[in-house]
Amino acid sequence: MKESAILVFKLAHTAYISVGSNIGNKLENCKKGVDALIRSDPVTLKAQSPFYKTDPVDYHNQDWFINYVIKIETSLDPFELLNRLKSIQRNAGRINDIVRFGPRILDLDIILFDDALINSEYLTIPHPRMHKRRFVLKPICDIDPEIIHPVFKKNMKYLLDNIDAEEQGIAEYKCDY
Ligand code: PH2
Ligand code: MG
Ligand code: MG
Repeated sequence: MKESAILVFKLAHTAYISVGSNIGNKLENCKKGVDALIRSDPVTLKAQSPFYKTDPVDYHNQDWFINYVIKIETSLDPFELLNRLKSIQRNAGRINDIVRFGPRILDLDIILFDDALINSEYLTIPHPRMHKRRFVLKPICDIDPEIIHPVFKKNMKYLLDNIDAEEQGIAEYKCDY
C-alpha cells in the first residue's frame, strides 16, 4: 500500500524579543507577558536570558527596569508578531505612553527577526536602538553572542564590547524562576 504523503509546512522563523517593565511588580509583569506569548499557538520559546536590573536609558527620570531577552520560533510574520505583542501589552494594562521612552508596565520589542530588514511606519527591524543598549545586547549575548546584526554585519558580542562609553548600569537580578 502506498504511504500517504503528509506535508507539514512549518515555516519557522527565529526572533529575539526584548522584555521590560518598570512599573508595579516588574518581574511578574514580564513573566506574565512572556507566558501569554508562548501559550499562543504558533510561538515556541527556544531560550531565555537571565533577568537584569537596569538603569533607565534615553529618559532618566524614571524607576529602574527589569529587562531580559527571549528567543522564539514562530510561523507568524513580523507584523502578525507585532500585533500579538501589542495586544499582550494592552492586556497587561499598558495604555498610550505619555512620555517617549518613559515608564511602562510591559514592553515587548522585536529586536531581530531572522535576517529581516524592515523599515515601515509601524515596525523597524532590527530594532533601531538595539546596538546602543546594554540592556538588550547583554542578554542577547547570554543566549547567542555570535549572531550577526544584519545591517552592521557585526556579531552581538562585538556590538556589546563597543557600545559608546555612556553609563548604563546593568546587574543580574537573581530570582528563582
Ligand atoms: N525602555 C525604553 C527606554 N529606556 N531603559 C531601560 N533600562 N530598559 C528599557 O527597557 C527601556 C529603557 C523604551 O522602551
Ligand atoms: Mg522599548
Ligand atoms: Mg516597545
